[in-house]
Amino acid sequence: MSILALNVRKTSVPFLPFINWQLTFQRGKKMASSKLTDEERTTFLNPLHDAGWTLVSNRDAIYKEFVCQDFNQAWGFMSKVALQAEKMDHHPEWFNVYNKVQITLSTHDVNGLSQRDVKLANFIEKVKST
Ligand code: HBI
Repeated sequence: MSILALNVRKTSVPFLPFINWQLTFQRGKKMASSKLTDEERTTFLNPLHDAGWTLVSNRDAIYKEFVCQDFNQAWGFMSKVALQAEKMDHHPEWFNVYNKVQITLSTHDVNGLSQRDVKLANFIEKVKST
């Protein structure tokens, strides 16, 4: 290895933490979300409605009750959803008793439904069917 290569390596090392921080920050940065448009509602909410999600009456949110075999299954289901929710930085409002999990999705930051709710609802459907 040449002296030049060594020098380049040595001098670039102190910058690595900064570059890593920048990459982490960019990757971890939350994408701006906005309320679903009328067109998006038709496209994305209709299939979810067919899957059993309903609009909440007094606010812009969707709701579905999931019934599992027992508490163990319900907790496993919730764990998978929780890990995804953390990844997305988007969290469900939910209530569990024994084998039942009631889930409400809405985006608090925009005070209504956004693509994040559509994405999380579709993930939940996928998890429940496996
Ligand atoms: N979860 N459902 C939901 N809606 C949000 O707007 C939201 C969230 N989890 C974290 C989050 N926003 C953060 O961006 C902060 O607003 C706490």
